[in-house]
Amino acid sequence: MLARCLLVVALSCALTAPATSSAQTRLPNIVLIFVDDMGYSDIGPFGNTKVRTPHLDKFAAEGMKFTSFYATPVCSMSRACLMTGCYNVRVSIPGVLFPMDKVGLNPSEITVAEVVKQKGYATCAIGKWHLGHHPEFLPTRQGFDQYFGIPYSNDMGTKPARPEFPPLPLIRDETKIETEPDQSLLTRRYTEEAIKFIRTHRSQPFFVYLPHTMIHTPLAASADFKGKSQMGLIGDTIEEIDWSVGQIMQALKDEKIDEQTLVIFTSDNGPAGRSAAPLRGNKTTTFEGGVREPCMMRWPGKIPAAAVCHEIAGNIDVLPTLAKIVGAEPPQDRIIDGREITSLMFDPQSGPVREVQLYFHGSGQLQAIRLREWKLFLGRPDSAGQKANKKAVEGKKAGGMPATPALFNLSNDVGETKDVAAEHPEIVARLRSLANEMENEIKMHKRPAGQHIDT
Ligand SMILES: [Ca+2]
Repeated sequence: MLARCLLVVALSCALTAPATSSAQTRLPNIVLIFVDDMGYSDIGPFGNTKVRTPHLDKFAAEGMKFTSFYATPVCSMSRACLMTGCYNVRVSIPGVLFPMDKVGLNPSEITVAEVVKQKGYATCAIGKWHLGHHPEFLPTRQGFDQYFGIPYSNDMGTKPARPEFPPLPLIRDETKIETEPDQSLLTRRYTEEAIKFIRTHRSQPFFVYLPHTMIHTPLAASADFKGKSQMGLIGDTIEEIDWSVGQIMQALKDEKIDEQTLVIFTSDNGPAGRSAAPLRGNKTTTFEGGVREPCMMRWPGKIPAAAVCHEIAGNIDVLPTLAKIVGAEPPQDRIIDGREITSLMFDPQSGPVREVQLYFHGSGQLQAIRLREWKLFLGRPDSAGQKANKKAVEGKKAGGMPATPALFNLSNDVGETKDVAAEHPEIVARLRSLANEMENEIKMHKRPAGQHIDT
C-alpha cells in the first residue's frame, strides 16, 4: 500500500514537473529604464497624441500602467529614492548634485543593486548616475558590476556654455574614456550597451539599470530621429527613447527570456519648461506635474496585460518590491520609507499599499503631503524652496506655491485647480499633523551623505 502511494506521488510529481522546471523557477531578470525629465503626458500610453511611441504603446498593452507613481521635482533626489527605497532627505541627498560637489550617496547605503546581488544577480548601470561622481560614489561601488555613462547631467559640461564646469566625462566603470561625447549618439550607445549586457548574461539572472541622459537638455537625437517627430527636437528624443525600448524588448525576445523578465519604465521628474497637462506645474515644482511620472511595468504571466493601477506608488517602493521579487532581505538595520507593491503589480484592484506620499522640494523643504485622494500644500512661511518654486513656474500658468495651506482632492481635481481647504478644516488639520509627525521622524533618523575628501 505504501509502495503504491509512493508510486502515485512519484507519478504525480512527474506529471507536474514542468511547473517546477528550472526555466520557470529561475529568478526573473530585471530591466529598469529611467528616463530623464520625461513628463506625465509625454508618451502615447499617457495621452500624448503628437509623438509616435509604438513600442511604449505595445508595452502598455502587454503590461500595467501606474497613474499615481511618484518621483521628485529634480534629478539627484529621485535617484536617491530609487536606489535606497528612502526619501532623499532621509539619506541627505540634495536636489541636484553638481560637478564641483564633494558629496554623494553614502557608500554605506544599501542600494537596490546590492540587494539583488545577494541572490547572485549580474548587475550593470548604463547612463546618468547623478549620485556622486567621485570614484567612491560611482555605481561600481554601489553594487553594480559595470558602469557606462555620464555621471551627472548633460548640461554640466563645457557645452553649451558652462565654463565653470570641466568637460563632460563619459565613464566606463571608473575610468574616463571620453570627454564631451556626441550627445546625439548617447541614446543609441546606451541601448547597445544594455543589449550587449543582456545577451552576455542571458543564462543567469541579471539587473540592468538604464537611466537615460535624454530627454534632459541639451536635447539631441541621432540622424535617424532628428527632425522626424511632430513635436520638435523634444519629440525626436522621445521617439528615440521609444525606439530604444523596442530594441531592448526585441533583444529579450531574441534571447527567449522576455517572459522571465520584469521591465519597468519610468522617469525622474516632470518636464522641463513644458506642460504636463492635465497635471499642474512641471519640473522643480511639487505640483503633480513636477513629480507624478509615467510608469509602466511588464512581466508576462505575472503582471496582467493592459492593466491600470491608480494607487499611490513611486520610486521609494522599487527597492522593497525588487527585494520581495528576488526573495532577498531588504535592509533590516535602517528605516526604509518605501513598501513592496507586488500586490498592486499582480492585481491592481487589490487595494492601497501606501496611502501617504510626501512631497519634498529640491531645497529639502517638505511642501506637501498626500493621504489617499487628499493633497495638502502646507503653506509654510516664505522659504528658499517656496521662492525657487515660484520662480520656476512663473509665466507657465502654474502659479507659485500656495502661501497658506491649500487642499486639493486629486480624485476629482488632478489638475489642482480648486483649493477646498476652507471646506475641510478637519482634513487640513489631520494632514498637517501627519506631515509634521513624518517630517520629525525623518529628521530624527536621517543618515548622512557620503563626503569626498581630496587627497
Ligand atoms: Ca531630471
